[in-house]
Amino acid sequence: MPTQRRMVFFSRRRRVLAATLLMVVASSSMAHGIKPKEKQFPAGVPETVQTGVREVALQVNDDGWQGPALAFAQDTRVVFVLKNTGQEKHLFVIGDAPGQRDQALMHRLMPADTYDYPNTRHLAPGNTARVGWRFNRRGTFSIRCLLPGHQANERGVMIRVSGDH
Ligand SMILES: [Cu+2]
Repeated sequence: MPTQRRMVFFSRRRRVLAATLLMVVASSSMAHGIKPKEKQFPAGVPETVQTGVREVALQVNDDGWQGPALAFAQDTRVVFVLKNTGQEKHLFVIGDAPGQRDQALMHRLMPADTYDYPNTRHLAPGNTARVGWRFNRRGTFSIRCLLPGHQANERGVMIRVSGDH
């Protein structure tokens, strides 16, 4: 097998493994009704303290997440105030590129799954949600809708986190 093909094969297997691990974590925490402790995600950590924190309003419609790119200094805390103004269901996912690929694959494998992870929110038409977040890592991230059929067709919002603000 040529090296390149083998690498593609292994990276697919790794993604399936990652999706399986995410499912196991999700189902075990739901089964025990426990709140997960603060956990590092690629784009930062979910933030439960939402008072006195900058609010960032974001709307999703049937073309995807709307608005210009966002920039934050490292360790900025925000609350994303989300609203679905479209006619269809949409999904909020915040992550880096590999994390978004894993999450996208999971939704393709389980199109009926509506479980919300700490970095995701399902939004029915007209619905709103608040997601607290702390950007404790520098890098380039994005907010995207990763529902099956929406992944390639909808725009996302890019986020840059740097230390020089
Ligand atoms: Cu969508």
